[in-house]
Amino acid sequence: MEATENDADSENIYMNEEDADKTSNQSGIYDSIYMNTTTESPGSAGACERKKVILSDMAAVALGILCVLLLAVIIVLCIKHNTELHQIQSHNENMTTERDGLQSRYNILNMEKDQNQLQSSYDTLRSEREAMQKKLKETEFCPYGWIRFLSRCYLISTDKRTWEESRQACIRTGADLVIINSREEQQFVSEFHTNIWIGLTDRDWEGQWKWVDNTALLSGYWMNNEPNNGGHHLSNKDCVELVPVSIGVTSNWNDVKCSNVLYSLCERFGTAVNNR
Ligand SMILES: [Ca+2]
Ligand SMILES: [Ca+2]
Ligand SMILES: [Ca+2]
Repeated sequence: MEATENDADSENIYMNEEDADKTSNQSGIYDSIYMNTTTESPGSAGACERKKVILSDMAAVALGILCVLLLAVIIVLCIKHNTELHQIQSHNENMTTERDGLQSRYNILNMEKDQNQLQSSYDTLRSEREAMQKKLKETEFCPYGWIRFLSRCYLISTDKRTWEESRQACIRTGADLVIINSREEQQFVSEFHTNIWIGLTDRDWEGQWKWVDNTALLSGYWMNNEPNNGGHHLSNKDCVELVPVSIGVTSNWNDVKCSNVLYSLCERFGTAVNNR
């Protein structure tokens, strides 16, 4: 019994020792915890260090986020800038094209304007020239003894000559045998009431009537059945006389021999100088 009690006591002691060990170990843990709790208490150096690390990490994260945001903003701005730049370039190209079109149109309008001005100037100059020519003709003079008609001067010969002699006499005065250019002139020439040579001949080529200035006859005032070159007695009648017939002044030309002798009518321009 005593042994059993001793064993029980031993066991209790042992158990107390184990408990004491456990208590001792727990006490060590608690001490450690206490130590830890006492070492990480606010205001301690470790806690400050850890707070600094945490704050540093947070700052790094915030800075990283800020950098990412900044980069995103930069990218967005770059894209927007490029888009706007492209739009500006496109707009600029459109403006350039439009400007070139307007410049071209402006040049065409200027050319048309210049052309219209030139045409207007030309018309004005032509009108002035015609007015001056008319005024000049009005102030032209015929030599003494000559007759003025429609700005031309005429002289009836005082002698009868052959056609060629008559022509040479006219040329010596600065004139030539009369060339009938109009009905008015035909009317005027017909008023001399005598047969006269006019400056028309076909002596170079039979049937081809030419004036003394070498122009071809377009229409004439021939008598009936004239010109006949001599009719049944073909005799090279190559020069033209104007016959003052009463049947009318529109049919009084006749071809006769150039060797006939007749009066003649010379015609010349007026002069700006009065030779009277
Ligand atoms: Ca004439
Ligand atoms: Ca003839
Ligand atoms: Ca005849």
